Amino acid sequence: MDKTKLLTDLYNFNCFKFGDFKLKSGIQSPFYINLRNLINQPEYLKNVCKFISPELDNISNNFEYYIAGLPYAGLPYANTLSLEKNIPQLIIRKEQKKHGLGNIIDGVKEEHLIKDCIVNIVLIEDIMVTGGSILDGINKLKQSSINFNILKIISIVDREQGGCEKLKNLGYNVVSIFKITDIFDILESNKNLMLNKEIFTKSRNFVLEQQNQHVLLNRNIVKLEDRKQLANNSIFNKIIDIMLIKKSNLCVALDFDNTSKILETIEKIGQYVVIFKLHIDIIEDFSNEFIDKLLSLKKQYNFLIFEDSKFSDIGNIFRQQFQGGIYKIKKWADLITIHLISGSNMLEVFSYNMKETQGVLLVSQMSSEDNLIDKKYTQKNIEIAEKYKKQVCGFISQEKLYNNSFLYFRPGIGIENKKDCYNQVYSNPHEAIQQGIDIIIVGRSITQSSNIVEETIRYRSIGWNSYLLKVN
Ligand code: 5BU
Repeated sequence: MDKTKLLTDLYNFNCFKFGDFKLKSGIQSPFYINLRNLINQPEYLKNVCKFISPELDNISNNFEYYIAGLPYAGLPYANTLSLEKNIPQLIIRKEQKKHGLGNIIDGVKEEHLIKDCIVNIVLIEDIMVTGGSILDGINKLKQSSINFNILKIISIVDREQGGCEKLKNLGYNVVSIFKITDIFDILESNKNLMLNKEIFTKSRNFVLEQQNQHVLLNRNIVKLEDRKQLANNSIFNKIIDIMLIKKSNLCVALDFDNTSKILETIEKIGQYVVIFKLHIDIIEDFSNEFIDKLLSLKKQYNFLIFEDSKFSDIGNIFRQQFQGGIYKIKKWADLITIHLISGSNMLEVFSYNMKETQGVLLVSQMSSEDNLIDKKYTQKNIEIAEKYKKQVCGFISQEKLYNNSFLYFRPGIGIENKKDCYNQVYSNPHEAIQQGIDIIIVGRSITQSSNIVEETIRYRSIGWNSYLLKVN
């Protein structure tokens, strides 16, 4: 079977449509690919699999591996190939089962579930757009107890909108069977189809536009020293200065309930850390002397203090929480967090009450598994940040959300990539930095380790090396 014949069959079967289509991301596209209907045409499905097959044949025999289709569209291909080639299949569920064994991954053999056994996996995706579904699938694997290794990611059609590059940049081995521009070439040159040239020009332009956008958003990687020119406030530059001096992008969350533990830990690791994050209201022996000592350590070790209260009330209450009560946060915190759920009123209040050297981080995405923040809310945060850019120096987010004039802080960081018992999801520091994060916030992975100093040095070096890798 040759490519032209297969693609022509698929075209005649309405798998490639031209017009005006809304994509999952919300953008309008002049073409749409629908391979889902192939499940009622087993012959076509098998023919597509014939093109995937060599990508499995070239995997070394030394690897025993599973094949997994991303749900749902990737499943029929994984299924067909599993049966044809006798490769075991596993299923990455869209949602964790709420009953029975509560699995999120089905099909792994008992003998592969033991500790230290590596489960090799080839992932199959039908259409690659941003790579988001693949990353979702990989996150599900991370949530399981399986010790896995992704051997290869196969996408049947690559829309060439940055998904493959993104995954390659994260270190995955990605191949695509058909690239969208090759499909356009083949269909356009097929005289029998008598397709209008204009639809191809429009579609190719769309692909180019999307590629440019992707480059702008993800590849617009600027060195920290150059980002200083983009600063809207002094705290932005102060953070970058400390990062560059200490060669560190590490913020440590000191979630202890007693002040001596906090001060002791700062003494031990202060030299490696850019920012120490506190939850002042979990401390049981708070005193003004504690703040004095904290500020003196700040001078000695050159770090910033971040109070993570996540203020979320009306402006009037925020004003009192920020400067009053027993904590008098305004006196000592360089950074605070705000949830914009009540609108921008707190930023307005902050702008009148802040010191010149203070800044806000907006909580625009969260690390807990079932948090309620959606894309629209995050987008609104970006708009408000732009309006209050003198006050907002960055975002608490899971990825780079916007441009280089803000800093992106990600909590939920752990080399082991697991979950805690309250649905906190961890991600690897290297992965976070590659996704555009500037500062990794590490809590218990450091503070509960048996050797806090060694662990701090480890996170600092992974974080900083990943940054260097990204910019060089
Ligand atoms: P951990 O021990 O690394 O899980 O601590 C993470 C810290 O980051 C903790 O202080 C949280 O309050 C904070 N955090 C978070 O974990 N997830 C979020 O989405 C936000 C903050 Br916002």
